Amino acid sequence: MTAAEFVVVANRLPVDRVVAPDGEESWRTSPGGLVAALEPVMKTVDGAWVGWAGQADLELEPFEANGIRLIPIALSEQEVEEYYEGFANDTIWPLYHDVIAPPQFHREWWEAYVAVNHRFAEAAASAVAQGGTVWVHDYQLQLVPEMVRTLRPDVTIGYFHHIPFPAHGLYAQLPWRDQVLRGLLGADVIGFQRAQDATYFLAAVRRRLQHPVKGSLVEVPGEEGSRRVLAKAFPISIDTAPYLELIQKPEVRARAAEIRKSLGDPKRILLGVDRLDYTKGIRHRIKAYGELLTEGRLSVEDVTFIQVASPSRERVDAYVHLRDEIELAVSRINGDFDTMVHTAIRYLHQGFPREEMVALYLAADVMLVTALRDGMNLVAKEYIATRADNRGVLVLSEFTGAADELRQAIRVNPHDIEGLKDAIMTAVEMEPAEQSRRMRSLRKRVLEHDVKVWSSSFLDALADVRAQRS
Ligand code: GDG
Repeated sequence: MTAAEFVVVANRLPVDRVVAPDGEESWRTSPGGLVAALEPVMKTVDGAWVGWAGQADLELEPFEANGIRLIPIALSEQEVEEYYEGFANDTIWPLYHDVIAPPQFHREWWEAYVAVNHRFAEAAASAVAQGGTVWVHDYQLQLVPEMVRTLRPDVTIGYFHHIPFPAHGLYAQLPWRDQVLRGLLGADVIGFQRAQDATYFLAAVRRRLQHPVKGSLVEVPGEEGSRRVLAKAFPISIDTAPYLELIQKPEVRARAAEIRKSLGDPKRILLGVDRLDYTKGIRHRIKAYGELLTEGRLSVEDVTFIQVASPSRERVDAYVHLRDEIELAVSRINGDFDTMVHTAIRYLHQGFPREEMVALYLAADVMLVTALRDGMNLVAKEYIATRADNRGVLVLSEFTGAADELRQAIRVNPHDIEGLKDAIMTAVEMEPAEQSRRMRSLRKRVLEHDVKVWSSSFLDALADVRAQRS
């Protein structure tokens, strides 16, 4: 196989394995924004993507799917448990999301994380062309930048961190805090969602490693003089095109109307769409809504709340408990308030095709994004993209990256249940003129700053580094 100029390294390959009823296997491109953002780049230069196919013990040769060259990384069942479900999703994820759930620290998990990061780094180092570029993604692979640099000092390396980076007081808990910082500093450019994440990272570098930091630049000492690393915010966004297309389709619009009708034609539909995750503030949202019904400020005749909670990380204990808690809360509220015609909460623990998600966005008068901590939150941006008539209200937690950009949303602190209740009431009662004033400005922001703007600004920063070097 020829070497690739541009190599993406992410935990998952951008394809899902589909097995037809006759047993025939094929690969379908997953609909994520990252693939959409990088597809044009991957097609213009000679690109490759290193990642796991999502199934344990699957050894696959490199292959091509929809014009992208894919390099699969095999993970054993034990590595899935220790590296992925363990260290990535039960150590780093809770620690970096402000310890909403207690992070578990296990030395075997760390060892698996190091070993698997090595495997990804080696695959990337052997795939990339002389003087090429490697772009590493996210918290599962924080050690890969330094590992690739050791193997291939000739390449330019970028890293993008999709989740928050914690304040130093929390980060300092990590037993392997210095190793992780060194791993990340192997990159030339380190991208974060918010300015605050970059600030926290730079503070950790200064305090733990004592490297000089000037503005967004870190001087990393090395044997052949020091190297400069840029760490700053590159807020991610969505590929707006498929949303703008779907909202024009008569069948999607008809489906939105059908959803409203099937709920007994409520005056207002409230919507939440999240992976079932403790960072998303689903419990807080349900609690606030339940109290509004109890106090008679809302009634099920007028309002229905649809909560899509797509199944996620179902083998991690914290997620099993969370599901139980949410389902208990939902059934209590429905038991107390449902009528034969109206339901208080239509709870869906299911994943849906994008067409159905867009129909839900179109049907929703109020979108509730109440995350306790979230790197960005793309759902907020997707909702905005679908509101071409400038109607609808976004209630948005200040603890999301999106809150830095979406200033015309109704801002909430989800821990403040009274404040959240008032925000829901403001959204439910908002006059059309006010909705439209806010939504117009929100749409301008999202449509002008889409995922292509994000990827090109990151890649431009990497290209600058490369130009300075040659
Ligand atoms: C991480 C960071 C950051 C959800 N359920 C269904 C479905 N989804 C789609 C949404 C959205 C995506 O999944 C979720 O993205 P978010 O940004 O909201 O949240 P995370 O999954 O936690 O993503 C986050 C992001 O990375 C990108 O950097 O913004 O902060 O945590 O696109 O629409 N899509 C379909 N069916 C579902 O049931 N089709």
